[in-house]
Amino acid sequence: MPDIAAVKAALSGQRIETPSWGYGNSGTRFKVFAQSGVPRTPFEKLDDAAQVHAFTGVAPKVSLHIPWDRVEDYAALAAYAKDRGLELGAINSNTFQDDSYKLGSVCHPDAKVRRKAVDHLLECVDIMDATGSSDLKLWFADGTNYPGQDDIVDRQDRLAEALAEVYARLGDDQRLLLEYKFFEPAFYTTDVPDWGTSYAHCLKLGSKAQVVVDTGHHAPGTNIEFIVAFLLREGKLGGFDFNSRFYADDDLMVGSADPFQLFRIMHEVAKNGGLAPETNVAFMLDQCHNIEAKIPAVIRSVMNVQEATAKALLVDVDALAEAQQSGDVLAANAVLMDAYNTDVRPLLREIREETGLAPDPVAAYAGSGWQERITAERVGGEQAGWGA
Ligand code: PSV
Ligand code: MN
Ligand code: MN
Repeated sequence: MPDIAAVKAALSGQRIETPSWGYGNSGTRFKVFAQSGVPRTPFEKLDDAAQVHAFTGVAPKVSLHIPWDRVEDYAALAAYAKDRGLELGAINSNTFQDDSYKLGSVCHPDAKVRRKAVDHLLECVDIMDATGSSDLKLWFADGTNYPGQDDIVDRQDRLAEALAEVYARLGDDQRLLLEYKFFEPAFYTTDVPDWGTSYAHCLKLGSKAQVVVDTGHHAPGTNIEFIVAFLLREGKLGGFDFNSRFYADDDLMVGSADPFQLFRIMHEVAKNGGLAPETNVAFMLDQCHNIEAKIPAVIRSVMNVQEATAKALLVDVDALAEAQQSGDVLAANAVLMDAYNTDVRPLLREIREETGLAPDPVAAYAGSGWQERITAERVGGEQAGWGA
């Protein structure tokens, strides 16, 4: 049976990174429903992230998105974060919102556009130097809409060349995390459509390049936990962009529609050493909150990851191995289901209380007065949303 003290230690040690864009007004491509009290600056986004950390105790890191979080002085932003008990996490590049990227960014047929895109990526590494961030997260919207539009192999060559230049610029403690997505905004070919393409590029680049698994970026029915297990075995799982997807890239709250899938993913992570800090798997959220209140939604998402992790840690791995070895299919499956069907909320409440936190972070946030305060104070100026 799992050792409860070890389970508790692993849960208290887990860190979940929240995205700056999750605090702003964002949503679907059809409509963003604006909410009051939303941050107007990257500094105010950090104020909100500090609330999430204050009530959960496990979310000290915040991912930034450039240029959405562009500021004059990144060291000052990092200092502001530090004063609130936070750290700046992954720097997310953006090569998808400029007119010049109509035919792609790093894979564009025109070398001048590729130069502009690579320069932006290099600027992101400069920002990492200033913020102390160790991860550069790359997602490319590159692809084509029509057969014959561009040469698939040439585009891979351009991608490899761009990645190599950025990789060479990384410091010793920095890494490049390459995200994949099976479609959208390109609908015929996508230049990094799947984990295999990302893995192949990362393998060529070297040990500082790893794959990011965005849980929303797969075709229906994809066995994401297989991908996770494979990448961990190869030392190539850099981290997650957690969210829940039901149809396409919905960016809904992680664990909301399919908590069992999240459990299966976390089981592979836990079983294969992915929770050990030295494995350096980043547990990031990549979500937006269009119809629900943002800060409580981020808190709920952090809790959903914790619950899936707790269940994964409760898997009796010895009993599982024994059942697997003896070919007892039903017993092996039952071991997993027993863990999944355990109500871990009392355990998590206990851990929070032991560390001086309120047992129910959502209720504690609701009673804190923060939402009323930002609604009253954040008037005037432009609220942050998608876009610079
Ligand atoms: C677009 O699909 C996307 O959601 C990617 O997952 C990135 O990680 C994110 O936007 C931010 O650029
Ligand atoms: Mn993502
Ligand atoms: Mn996405």
